[in-house]
Amino acid sequence: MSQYSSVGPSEASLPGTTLERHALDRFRRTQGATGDFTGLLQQISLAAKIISSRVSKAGLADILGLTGEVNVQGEAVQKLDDFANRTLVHCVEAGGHVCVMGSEEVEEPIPIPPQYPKGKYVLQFDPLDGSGNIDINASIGTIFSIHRRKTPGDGPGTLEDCLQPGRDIVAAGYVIYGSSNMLVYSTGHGVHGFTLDPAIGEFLLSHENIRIPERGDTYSINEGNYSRWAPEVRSWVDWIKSDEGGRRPYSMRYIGAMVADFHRVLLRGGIFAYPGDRRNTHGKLRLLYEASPLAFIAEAAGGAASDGKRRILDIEPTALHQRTPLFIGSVEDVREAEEHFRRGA
Ligand code: AHM
Ligand code: MG
Repeated sequence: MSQYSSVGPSEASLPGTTLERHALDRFRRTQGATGDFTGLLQQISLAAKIISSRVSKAGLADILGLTGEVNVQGEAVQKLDDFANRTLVHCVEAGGHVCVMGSEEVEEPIPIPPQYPKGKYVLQFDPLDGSGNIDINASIGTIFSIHRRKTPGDGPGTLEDCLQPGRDIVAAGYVIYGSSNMLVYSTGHGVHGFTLDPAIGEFLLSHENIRIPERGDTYSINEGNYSRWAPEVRSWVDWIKSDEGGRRPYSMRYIGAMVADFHRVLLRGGIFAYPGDRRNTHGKLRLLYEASPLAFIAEAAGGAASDGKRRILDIEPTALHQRTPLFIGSVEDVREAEEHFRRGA
């Protein structure tokens, strides 16, 4: 008779470590954990699988194009954004783990319907980031963050629960719908990546404990905005692509979907930036739905994230759809940018 022995949690590189098992292993090691977080993560991952299936069929399913509506940012809403938003809400609202949600696609906090229990967490997300890439079949993604509720009791959550700084995030992650589909998440202790195996419909651990290299050799920015930038931003970009100091010029990489650009920076190092400019003094990216969650991931992987002067995770949000300039990636590259801005042009 053959002897059976469990592989145990330390053998995570073996095939078959699903996202669920990974989260459960950690949950069992956390004192006082109730399973709410694991449950919520499962619901998010279900939504991600549904969205990823729809994204991969987008061209066939005739769901590309505009719904005709305009979102709170004044941009045309594409059908997939709308679908992703509704899928996340639908998968999470009945689970009893969250008291309120926030979405880049929705102006106000999203309440949990009265018939469902209200939980101790707050989920905020950008359901489909980089949606301009949908029509050209380039990578897009979902970004999410989870906070503990601030308001006492077990009633409906409020705006106050949503307006929390990134340093209080309990977990954050993103899903990238690209050449393969990956979910990357962190609870602050390590950043872990799971690749969706379409044959079995599970996210399997593929990138354990991701660390951002301390310095990279690429910069990622929409340089088309050059003429609108402040002089110190222009001179920083001039400098990063110069030969000055014996460093070879950094290469430029920009796909226009932050999830995809950030994912490359996370794995390879370098810096992604979306500064403020003359038209948009706070840049384009939303603090709660884009900057804070990815800043949390970046720091958990040994990187950094700044608005040019201060740590993104320390910014106290005052509005749901507030924007922030963002410089994120390898710690040395981000510190160098900050140092450059301190000195001025
Ligand atoms: P979205 O959430 O509406 O898709 O917009 C955010 C996206 C980011 O993913 C990306 O980094 C940025 O917009 C690109 O903006 P630009 O086209 O100005 O370079
Ligand atoms: Mg976005």
